[in-house]
Amino acid sequence: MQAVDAAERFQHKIDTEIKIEPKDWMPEKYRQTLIRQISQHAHSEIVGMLPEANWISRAPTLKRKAILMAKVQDEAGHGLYLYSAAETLGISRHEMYQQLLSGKAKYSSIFNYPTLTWADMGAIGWLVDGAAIMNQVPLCRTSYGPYARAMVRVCKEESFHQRQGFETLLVLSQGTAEQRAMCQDAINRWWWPSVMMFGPPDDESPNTQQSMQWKIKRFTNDELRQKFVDICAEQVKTLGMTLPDPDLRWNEERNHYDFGAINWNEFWEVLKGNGPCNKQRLDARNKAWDDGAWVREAAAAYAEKQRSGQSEMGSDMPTLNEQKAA
Ligand code: BYC
Repeated sequence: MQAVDAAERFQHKIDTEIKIEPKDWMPEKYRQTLIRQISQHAHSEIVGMLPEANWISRAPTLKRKAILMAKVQDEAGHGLYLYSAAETLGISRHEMYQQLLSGKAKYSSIFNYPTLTWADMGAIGWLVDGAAIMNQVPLCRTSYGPYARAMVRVCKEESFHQRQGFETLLVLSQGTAEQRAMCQDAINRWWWPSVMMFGPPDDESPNTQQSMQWKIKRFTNDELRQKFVDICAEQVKTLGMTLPDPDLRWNEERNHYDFGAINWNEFWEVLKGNGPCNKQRLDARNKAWDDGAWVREAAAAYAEKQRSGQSEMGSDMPTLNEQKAA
């Protein structure tokens, strides 16, 4: 009886747009869905640093280098807010991170593609961050309070990322024939993987219906994908470039762009670990974890010293600070 009351109160909060907070009662499946989505999102930010970090040392100017470094640092920050938001649901960051390192947890398919030229930094900013914003702005209104609040800052930063990407491509699009070709080539390679980022079509998305009822998701995968295509189909004209889709055309009746068939086979293969860079990405994250072992050990030893120093406060033993001062 009590559980029914709690479930009704929970659903009432959802229906009346009251945020669910960490100590509130929630269905176990709601908690698990959020842990899955938020941790996957955090992992995506952390893995997403790799393809861009690849270009920090080769950015064409000091200004471009500084901007790219700031962007990659932002992604690390996003990962940290998101791991913290997921921790409020009762899972530790360590456990989530081990799920990433072991290959058990998913992260966004998009980061399993290589970054071959400088123009890829522009295409990632415009298309990948553009798709991310489309998906993440509605998450600022998601029903779980800590996730929604984390997303506000994430979206502000993603917005800057998207603009810097577009501007990078705009400069290339006004450059030499070689630069224009590089720009078009990057758009060609990043377009379809970006369209796939929104997830499987609605009729093959096992989680969408329940997540919409719980207002974790505010739009379906296909709704967001369509909005993204509509916007990009217009923006690409400013670049004087094209999207690699011969079936892309405005549909008066639907008031939307029609677009060609998506290669879902490629998407599922990437999710299974068979994308061009899956192995490289996980190897890089595992190496960083192993190489960072001494930092974790040093931090733990320092924390232990502090703890034992404090526990001896009031005894005749000097505290850690007193020892340092001596
Ligand atoms: N890649 O039932 P569905 C970023 C999985 S990074 C991999 O529709 P859901 C950024 C899905 O997890 C972008 N897996 O699921 C960072 C599910 O598998 P499980 C990351 C995908 O959760 C740095 C299965 O397919 N953004 O922003 O209702 C630089 C069935 O899917 C993908 C987020 O994570 C994919 N693309 O909807 C720049 C946003 N798509 O777990 C940018 C938050 C689907 O059942 N997440 N799958 O085994 C979401 O909004 C939702 O989780 C999704 C999927 C729309 C992605």
